[in-house]
Amino acid sequence: MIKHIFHFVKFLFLGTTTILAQTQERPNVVIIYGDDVGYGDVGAYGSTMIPTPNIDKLAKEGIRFTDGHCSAATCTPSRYSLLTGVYAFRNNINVLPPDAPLTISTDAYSLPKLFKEAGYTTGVIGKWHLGLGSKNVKTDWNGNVKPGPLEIGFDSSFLLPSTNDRVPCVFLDNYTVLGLDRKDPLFVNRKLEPVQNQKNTQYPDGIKNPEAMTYYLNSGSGHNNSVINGIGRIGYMSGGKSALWNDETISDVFIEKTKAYIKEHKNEPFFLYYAAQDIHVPRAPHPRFRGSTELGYRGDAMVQFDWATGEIMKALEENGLTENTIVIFSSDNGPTYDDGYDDGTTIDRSFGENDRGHDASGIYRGGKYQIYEGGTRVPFIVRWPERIKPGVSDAMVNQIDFIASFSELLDQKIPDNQAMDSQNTLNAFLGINPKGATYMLEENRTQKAIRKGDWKYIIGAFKKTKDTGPELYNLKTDPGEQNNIIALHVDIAKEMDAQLRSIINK
Ligand code: NG6
Ligand code: CA
Repeated sequence: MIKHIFHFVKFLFLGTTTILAQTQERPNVVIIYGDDVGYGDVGAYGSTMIPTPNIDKLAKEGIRFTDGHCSAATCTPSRYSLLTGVYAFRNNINVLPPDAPLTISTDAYSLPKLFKEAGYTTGVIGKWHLGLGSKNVKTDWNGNVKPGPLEIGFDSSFLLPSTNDRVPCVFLDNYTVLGLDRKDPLFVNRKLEPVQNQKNTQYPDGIKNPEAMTYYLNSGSGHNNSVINGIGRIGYMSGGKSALWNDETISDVFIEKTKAYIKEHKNEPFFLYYAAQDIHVPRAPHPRFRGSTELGYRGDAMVQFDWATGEIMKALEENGLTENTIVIFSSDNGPTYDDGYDDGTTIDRSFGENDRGHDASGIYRGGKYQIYEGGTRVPFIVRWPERIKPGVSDAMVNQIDFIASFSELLDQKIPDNQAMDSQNTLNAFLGINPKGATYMLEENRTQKAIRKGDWKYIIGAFKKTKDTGPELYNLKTDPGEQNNIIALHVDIAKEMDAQLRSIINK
């Protein structure tokens, strides 16, 4: 076995503890990233209607953060910040359409680049949604699809290119579409335009042929373009029939790939970013998970994601890697129920926001898309038996801080002007510092908030709603953000406003 030894020589000056001053093998790092998984969707975080034994076990063996955040309340922005350490608003990053080019500059520093420089092999398996191809040329899905993850620091990639509700509904294996038949070329477009080359496979247009949507009816606008596998999608595609994924086995495919990846790289330090499509719409858990909750597709998709988490842990164990692997479990944004398909989720507003008795954001207000805590406060677990004592931490931690924290752990220098919003909170991730970041930003498309200790200050208006002015909450006394107490604490609001604006204008 090849040994990868390096030196941790780190001292903590503030406390009495010396973290480590010894020779140690570099830990593998695996991020298990859920899609639209809310704070309250996990048993360890209070869910009673969805069994998640594997994630709960992870929580018991690691640190369960109660104030852990993704950077933004939607997918692309959070993933962008996780990988670059830069707030999405700085580069106007929003949820991407199906045929969007790569959003991360190939020159930018990134989390996978950091690991590569530290001698790791790096891989991504799962949902990408950060765009593929260059800005000036339309991406040719029949050739080499690039630039993409391999240009921003990953050594290998196996992707669901956009989201499971967007075209193209195929897997991208490094640069090429898996299983593509050259005689049935694949075209992808946002609108029904001359992408069709007539001789290739044509799919029903859900707008003209709603009867083709047999798996789900769309519950609102936007999910009724190309109908693939009986499900209307966002965007149009033609061709690529032999390469189509089966929605019910996406998770199985990702797990097979992951097992192979772990086995292949067990003798070298690796960084694996595993990004599940669960529990994003259209939720289509494998039939073996159907009925495992009383919450229909959404709950059952969560059970499938829990199963996948267990499979990853099993694979680590089978390869003797559990002790010295850092496993991070989290999500890209808060929960949503009906996000465009009639899949049985219902919101009972008379009883708070919940789906048939299940409150996916727990005690927190709002969810996906929203600036309230439910939008970004997500399950956040870090497990590393070799270094971390299991427990619960109330430290304020954020995925955007992974870059600065791992650069500290692995003694890597972040180039000047890169990862500018990432703060080193390593000691919080290791369970040594109980407070975490001294401040943190939260963002959605049109609003921003700053958190400092128990205080939260929000500016901007939600989408097209009227700007009702800034809001100030004390999360200690009011975790559900029900009472805007800005009038009572003008000075605190003023100070936080100034800090927020200076960060925005940095
Ligand atoms: C929205 C979609 C929603 C979902 C979201 C992205 C409509 C009406 N809504 O535009 O269904 O796809 O984008 O989700 O089309 S995310 O988790 O990838 O950010
Ligand atoms: Ca998401």
